[in-house]
Amino acid sequence: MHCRIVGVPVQDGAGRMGCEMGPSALRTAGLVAALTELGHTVSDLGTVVPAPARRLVHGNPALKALPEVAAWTSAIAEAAYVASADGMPIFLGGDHSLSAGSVSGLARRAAEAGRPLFVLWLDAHPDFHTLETSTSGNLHGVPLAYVCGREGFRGYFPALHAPVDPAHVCVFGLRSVDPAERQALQAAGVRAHDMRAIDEHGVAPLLRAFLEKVAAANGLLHVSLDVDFLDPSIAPAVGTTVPGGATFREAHLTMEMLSDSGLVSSLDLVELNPFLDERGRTATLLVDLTASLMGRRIMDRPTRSL
Ligand code: 6HN
Ligand code: MN
Ligand code: MN
Repeated sequence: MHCRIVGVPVQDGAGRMGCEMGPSALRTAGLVAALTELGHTVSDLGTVVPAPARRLVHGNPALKALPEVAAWTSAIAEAAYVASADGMPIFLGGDHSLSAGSVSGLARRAAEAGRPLFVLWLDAHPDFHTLETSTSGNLHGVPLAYVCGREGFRGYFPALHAPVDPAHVCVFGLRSVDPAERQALQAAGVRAHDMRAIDEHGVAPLLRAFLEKVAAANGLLHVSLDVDFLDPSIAPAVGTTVPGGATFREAHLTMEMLSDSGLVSSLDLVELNPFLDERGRTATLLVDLTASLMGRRIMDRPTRSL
């Protein structure tokens, strides 16, 4: 595989500063070496620079940094479209507003290729607010709604070339869903597996069912990994920790199954806030999870049923 690293130091979408250091921390933790050791070639495309922000006024007074996030979104979407011409783009965030850009650029690419884009959203939160329903005003809470073409972004965020079909989205690891999001997820038909579903069934059957859908549709699969998918005890470096997240093995199994599927075509690593980390352990864990996704395994074969 040819991996194309794209640094996206956006932090305007998060409630606290620090995500701007995420790309540096991931590079420092050895991402490129980990990929190279697995036999992949890597080119680092450098750092996205936001477009100039223009004045935007919105009726929701809670919204923070709307002009800045909108400006980042158009620059990231363009970078994602270019980076996905060949190889596998890996976007180093940056807060999760990054994915408004990465997914919209990838969806444009997929539409041109005539293939459906599927999205696996690994997160404690669904990030399914619109500009109207956000109460915190933090725009890392809206990217999935935007890329799915929900109403209310027109005139603020860039127009979408191709929205993602909500039926092609799987949100995995949920444990903090705002009332407006819960309703909208159900109405849109997004597949949403909360931590309770993972407790009851385990990662494997839930993920396998989704991967079978992607394969049957000859889809491309984008994975968006928010640090807060992981339990805070193993991944403290995120501003929005929620107890009861994916364990070390649940997270690795997710990555290993994705690797075995051969379906993943792009990846976001988002919400890492190195200012909150403990001696780089969260950045190191993200690199190890990426390595599992890209083919590192314990034994030299995929896991089989007994
Ligand atoms: N993230 N639903 C909450 C909000 O502020 O709208 C949390 C959003 C978290 C966003 O984790 O990427
Ligand atoms: Mn998120
Ligand atoms: Mn989250």
